[in-house]
Amino acid sequence: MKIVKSNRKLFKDHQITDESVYHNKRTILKSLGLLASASLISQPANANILDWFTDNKETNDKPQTLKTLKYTPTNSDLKLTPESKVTSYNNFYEFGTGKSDPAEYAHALTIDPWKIKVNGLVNTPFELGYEDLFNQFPLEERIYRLRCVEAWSMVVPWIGFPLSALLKNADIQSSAKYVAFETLHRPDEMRGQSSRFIGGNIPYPYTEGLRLNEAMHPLTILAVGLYGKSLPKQNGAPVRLIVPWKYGFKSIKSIVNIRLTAQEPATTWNLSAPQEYGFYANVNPNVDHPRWSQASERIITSGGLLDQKRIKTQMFNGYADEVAGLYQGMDLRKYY
Ligand SMILES: Nc1nc2c(c(=O)[nH]1)N[C@H]1C(S)=C(S)[C@@H](COP(=O)(O)O)O[C@H]1N2
Ligand SMILES: [Mo]
Repeated sequence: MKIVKSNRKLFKDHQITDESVYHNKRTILKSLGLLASASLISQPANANILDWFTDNKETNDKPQTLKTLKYTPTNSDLKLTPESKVTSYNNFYEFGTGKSDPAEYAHALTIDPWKIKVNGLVNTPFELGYEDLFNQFPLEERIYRLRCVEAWSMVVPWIGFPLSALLKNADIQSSAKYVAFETLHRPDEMRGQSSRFIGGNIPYPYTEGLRLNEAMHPLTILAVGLYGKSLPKQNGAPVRLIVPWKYGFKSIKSIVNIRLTAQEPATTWNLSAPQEYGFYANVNPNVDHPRWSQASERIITSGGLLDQKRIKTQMFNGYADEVAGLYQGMDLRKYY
């Protein structure tokens, strides 16, 4: 990774509220072709497209206490997405399919106590509790692009530790070839898990997977925080995966189980719509989603409509130098 002087202090979330823009935004959206935009699910369930351009109403009625984390900062030339956007424009179907649903409903989730198990094809299975997540591994800041398969993106200063550091503690058996991840299943706290209308009719618990060499790659982290504090619940507290060269749906939230397997594990979006979402899900501007182009993305920045920009999507989300070697000789159209 290139290390350059940090500019993160320069960017403040200046929230523009221009009434005339607000009232005319439907017309403007139409002219930008944004009203028929991408969504993971094909039902027209996301009525919140206009929320993209409004600044955040504080929706989380019981504000959570976030702990300040001790971590090694990094420098990056990427312009950060304002914290207020990172924590209010989310995908977390366990709390609803709308972008503002996670911030509104995730307060119901109990994150402490927490238990995350590491098991499967390992010689030393183990469990971590809530506090272990913050003090068993040196925490680092990683400023990464996050590219959703729906063709929007952010830049987030995550805090976490390499997944490889955790997996090494388990003493992986040589027959292990994949890592399977599972999100908490707790329908009484996660409203989308008890109603298929709220939860987008995808199978729960949410599961994801990586090939072992992807899981061990130094860019792959378990995140326990962002913007200097522990993760807000809507972002996947207390611990979630971050795989920056893959579409966002691979970066599974609120993990309770990590299992080493010999076979490629089943993954939620692949089970839901196999022709649209593959196991690999590497960001690739040359392979379109069946319902929309992946050649460009809407980068979520501060402010309102006039700040919304489209940029070209980069191969492996800009991490090709680091990860292209993992896929040498593979047909990335077939293994999408
Ligand atoms: N358990 C779970 N993890 C999930 C999701 C989800 O619905 N449930 N959504 C995914 C998608 S589609 C994206 S783009 C990212 C969004 O992460 P963020 O809300 O922190 O930006 O989380 C991913 N992890
Ligand atoms: Mo996503």
